[in-house]
Amino acid sequence: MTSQSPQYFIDLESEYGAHNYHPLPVVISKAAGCEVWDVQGKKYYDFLSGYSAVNQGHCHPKIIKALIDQAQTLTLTSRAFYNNKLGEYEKYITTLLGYDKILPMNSGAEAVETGIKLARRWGYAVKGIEENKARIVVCEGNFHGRTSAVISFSTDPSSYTKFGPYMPGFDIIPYNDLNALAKALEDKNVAAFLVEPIQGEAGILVPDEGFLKKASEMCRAAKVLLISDEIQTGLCRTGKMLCSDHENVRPDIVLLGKALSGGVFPISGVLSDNEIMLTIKPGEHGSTFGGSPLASVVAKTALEVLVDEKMAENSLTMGELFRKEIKALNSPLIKIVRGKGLMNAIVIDHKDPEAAWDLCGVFMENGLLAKPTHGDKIRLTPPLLINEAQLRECIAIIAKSLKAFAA
Ligand code: IF1
Repeated sequence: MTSQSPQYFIDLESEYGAHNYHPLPVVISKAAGCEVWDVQGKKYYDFLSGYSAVNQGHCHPKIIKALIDQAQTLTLTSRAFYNNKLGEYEKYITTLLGYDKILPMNSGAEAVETGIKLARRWGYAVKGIEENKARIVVCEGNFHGRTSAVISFSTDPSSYTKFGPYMPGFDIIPYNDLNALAKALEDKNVAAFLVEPIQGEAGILVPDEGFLKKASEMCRAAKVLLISDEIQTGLCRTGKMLCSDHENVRPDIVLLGKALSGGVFPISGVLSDNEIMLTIKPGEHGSTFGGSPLASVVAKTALEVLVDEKMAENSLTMGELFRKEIKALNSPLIKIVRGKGLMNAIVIDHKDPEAAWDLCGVFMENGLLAKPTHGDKIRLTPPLLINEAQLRECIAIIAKSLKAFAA
């Protein structure tokens, strides 16, 4: 077996790596913009975008240049010392997004953990909740990451089963249900409502218009913090810088990750105002790598690219075009087309539960990579720099694949 055979790489991962994923059988060795190439040189459009981490497109030249320049100068100081890049990044992102402060972390799950700790601390220090009584309201079908605390309030058995015991302090309500929220907020010990403005893992579930707006008003009235998990929906994915911008909602705490690095390495962050952020004092929270000069430079550049290249606007217009054209295919295989901006999904109508997986295999054959979620849903989330000609080519691939699959 030659070293260039896809099977060689697949076997290596199977033999030496943990079996916590079930990838499509494609081995990628190169990427640029919205395209990737496999080890045999075949080209594909990427409709997963590293789970929305590469919103700016693969290997964006400006981000990669910033990465290389900074890597040759200074990568890590730890937060035990100051560095000459963190402050400039903090100033840039807080000005851009309109918050007093940012707390830099690495993975998305760490941002969620930080948001939870921050809300609890605020609950005790400012709201006056009795110690260890703080509660956080979350939604059914949520996905906020894989840590022990975060899976404690997951409703997806594949996320939480046999990973207990679970952390207490969370109340689960149905998504998109303001009555359930009103009821949950009656408890004076509630510190925060943690929500995805669109549920990603649940299959791109878009709530009713006005849900987030009304939820934010209800939280304010109950002196409860609104924590918006924008790790997947944020940074132009849905056609606005933040998904909450669609309803002019300003969450008390915003969680960012994924595209904050343009897909280069894990960079996350938590945005909030002084009244909340300054309840955590020196030595009470942190991380070795968070806020490193390398991460600061990469994140600042990744944000500049989103702004300079008008990726929110492109996501909005390309997203509308995409949903319109996919609906116009009138494919009997598609039950639902839904989403916002370039965060979209189709729900497959087929008696075979493997149909979505098999259809993704046909997409792959035809040069487009996408992955099913929860059996019958396929997420369609290309990088945000995709242009109309490319998008129309992708729609043609999808149309051709649906036809072939139906036959
Ligand atoms: C996996 C989905 C995407 C997230 C939200 C926090 C995190 C995520 C809203 C944690 C992570 C992931 C991780 C990936 C699958 C994936 C995902 F399928 F679950 F829905 F993106 F589409 N909040 N999302 O979506 O961020 O710690 O991973 O950096 O396999 O776990 P992380």
